[in-house]
Amino acid sequence: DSSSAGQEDDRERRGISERASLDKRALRRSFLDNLLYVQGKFPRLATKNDYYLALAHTVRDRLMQRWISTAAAYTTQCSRTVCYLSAEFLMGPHLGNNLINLGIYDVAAEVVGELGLDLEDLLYQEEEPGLGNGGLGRLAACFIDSLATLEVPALGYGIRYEYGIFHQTLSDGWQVEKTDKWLRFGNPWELARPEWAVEIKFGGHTEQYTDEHQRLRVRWVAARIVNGVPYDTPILGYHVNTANTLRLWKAEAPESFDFGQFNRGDYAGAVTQKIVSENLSKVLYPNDEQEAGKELRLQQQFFFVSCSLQDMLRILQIQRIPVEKFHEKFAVQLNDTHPSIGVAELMRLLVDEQLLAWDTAWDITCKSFGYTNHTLMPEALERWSLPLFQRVLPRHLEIIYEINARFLDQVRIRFFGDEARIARLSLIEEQGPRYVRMANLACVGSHAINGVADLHTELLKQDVLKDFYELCPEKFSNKTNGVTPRRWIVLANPRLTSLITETLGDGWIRDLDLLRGLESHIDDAAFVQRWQAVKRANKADLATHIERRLQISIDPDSLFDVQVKRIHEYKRQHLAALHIVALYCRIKANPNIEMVPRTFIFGGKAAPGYHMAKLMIKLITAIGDVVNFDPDVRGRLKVAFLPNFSVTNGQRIYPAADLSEQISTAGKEASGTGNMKFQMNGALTIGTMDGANIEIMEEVGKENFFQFGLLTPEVYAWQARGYRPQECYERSPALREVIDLIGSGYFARGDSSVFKPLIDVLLRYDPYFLLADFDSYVACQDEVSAVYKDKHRWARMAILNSARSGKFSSDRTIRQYCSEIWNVDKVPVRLLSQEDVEA
Ligand code: GPV
Repeated sequence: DSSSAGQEDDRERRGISERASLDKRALRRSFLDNLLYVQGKFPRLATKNDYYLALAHTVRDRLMQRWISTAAAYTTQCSRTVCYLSAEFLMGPHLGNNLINLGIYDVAAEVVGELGLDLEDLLYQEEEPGLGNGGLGRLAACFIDSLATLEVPALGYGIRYEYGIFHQTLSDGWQVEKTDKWLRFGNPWELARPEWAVEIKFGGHTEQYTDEHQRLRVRWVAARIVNGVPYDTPILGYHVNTANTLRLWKAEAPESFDFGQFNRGDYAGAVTQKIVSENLSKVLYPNDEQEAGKELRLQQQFFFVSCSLQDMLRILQIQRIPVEKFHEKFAVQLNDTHPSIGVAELMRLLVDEQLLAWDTAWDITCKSFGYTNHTLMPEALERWSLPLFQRVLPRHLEIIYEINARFLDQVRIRFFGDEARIARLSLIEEQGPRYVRMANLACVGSHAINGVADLHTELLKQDVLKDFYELCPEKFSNKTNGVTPRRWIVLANPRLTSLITETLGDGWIRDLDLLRGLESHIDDAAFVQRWQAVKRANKADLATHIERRLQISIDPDSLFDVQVKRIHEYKRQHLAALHIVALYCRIKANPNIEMVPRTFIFGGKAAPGYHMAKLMIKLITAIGDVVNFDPDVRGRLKVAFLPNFSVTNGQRIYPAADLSEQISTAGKEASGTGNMKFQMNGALTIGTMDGANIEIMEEVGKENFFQFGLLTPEVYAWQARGYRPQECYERSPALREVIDLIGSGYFARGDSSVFKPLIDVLLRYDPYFLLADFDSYVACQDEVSAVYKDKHRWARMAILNSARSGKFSSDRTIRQYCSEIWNVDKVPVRLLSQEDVEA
């Protein structure tokens, strides 16, 4: 047929001459071979997981040729390389994505189908590597997908956590955390590279000495050493030969380290030391945008950053590039401040170990680093108490003092006598207990600083990083986030993918702006009908899934109103909850009231120590327990909290949404990226003028977006005036009824104490302006329902949302980083033949 012929042309054009290995019979042969030789099973004994692993190895074998060809191209050409440093990479399952990017998804489905298996079933066997909390970690994953697809040399550097983000279950409607043993059945996607292990020092003290040229130098005498072992995962681009590397570090106790010297024959003590070492990469901290201030967290950050920088120095050495050209070889991006200790560590490596002069080293450092800020929330700005920092990284504290002294000398000349400004810019917070300010370190040590949406970057310049902006305005730029259409449309929504490709061809998958072509089909009744059928089928699938998981019946023709993201007060899941209660109150007052049936779908994890967020989950589940079973409701409202929101679950949810809830307090959400995934999949957004919502509305037009709520300057004005939420409560009868009903204990079997902490905060402080935005939100939701009644109008709006989502491809974002921050070009990879490789 025409689409497989199109794929064939594509392969020709790209010169991928691997017809034999893409051949169905070869795929079947190697699948069965892997079942035998890797899993040690034959079909009658094989479990589903054996089949998954056999298929994973079959795909992995096909990645190897590309991976090696890519490494060879980069090494021989000494290519300029992006190093993306991130404490989190929320990759999601690899198998489906690799099948898509290799272009063998359909043939793989046929092969396993002929053996009586279901490909989707096998895909769900994969335990996703949940090595991130939410948006920040998922952004890193989208970025490395786009880098590979755009054929840009790149390494993702991070931590190979043994336990990723916890698994969320619900018990009596409360969140319960279970550990995430994602490596339990092995990980076919990684390759350990123990030959490239590095040593990482911790603690101890520093000493001065004079070198052979009579120069005063500093030596760091560590108290302990930990080995960092790299585990590499290939990251294949879409329909290209480029396979970049995600390099994650595992902490191990060094064999060579002489415990005896420390422990004098204390064997048990030595084993304890080993456990302490391996704790470093044991677990991901589950706090999203919340500072924990834990010593182990600083150790984790330093651990992976030092491993990565040492790895870059090793690569320089292999390619015989002098260390003075570090910044010409590498563009190193800091994904928030989590890796910002890298500024001090690169200085240490260059000055103490490579013996460069301070000024040379500082020049290299500043030219190497770029810093992306991801939040305006004050509690998420990382600071480390001085005693803790000194204990873990004594040499880095000295280096930070030296950086600070030189930096503040320059500031004093520019802003003569402005001591308050100097105190604000200082890398050290001096009022009260002293802290190292990591955002300040990142700003001083980087040549580029960026926010993640237009509004966010403006607020950084005006507010959070104002002093740095006034000092160096030229460092600042915006890079609005994006998401990869390969995972979030092609893999997640095969029905929509077929419809779009049959309509436009498949060019949109690498150039999402081509989706604009859908606009000309908006008056084509047959196309609109097919569009509606796709959405309806996706909703039916999700309905079945929810019914199985939660034992509640779901009407696929109801409006699917979805909010999935981390649970946080600023994201205001409880505002959505207040709206549901308002609708419930209308029904109770008038059971025959006409109402558009809605299914409210929530998902998201709360940080285990964030009690208010956990109470928000309980509020939603408690409302569901009443509303879902009240006969007066007659099925018009359903509330489903889907446990354990993850990349895997996201892939089922976004394609089935009608309405995307993006309702953060204006000025609080840096960008948001879920908003983009919904838009691409044809959901309409109800949203505040926050983060990237503003740019989404600009793209789709006001008339295709449901906007409500205070604007950022209005929020600031209300704050300045002294906001009294009680007044909103008194002014709005609907709000009063909702708050009183929850406060009465109606949703807690009459126990008014359960939700008291939540209601008290709303009535007394309401730091996120729920009560101020309530009426506007409810009115906007009424408008949503009115529009939804006109199914044809809704479909047209949904099509326009998809058609105008091209800006939010992470390919666009990455092109901007490449040209405006990293100054890096693509390096196409020629596939080496078997003979080339073996020669
Ligand atoms: I800082 N973000 C996150 O997920 N975790 C964090 O620790 C921090 C920021 C998020 C922001 O909240 C989102 O608005 C943004 O879209 C995302 O980072 C990616 O930039």
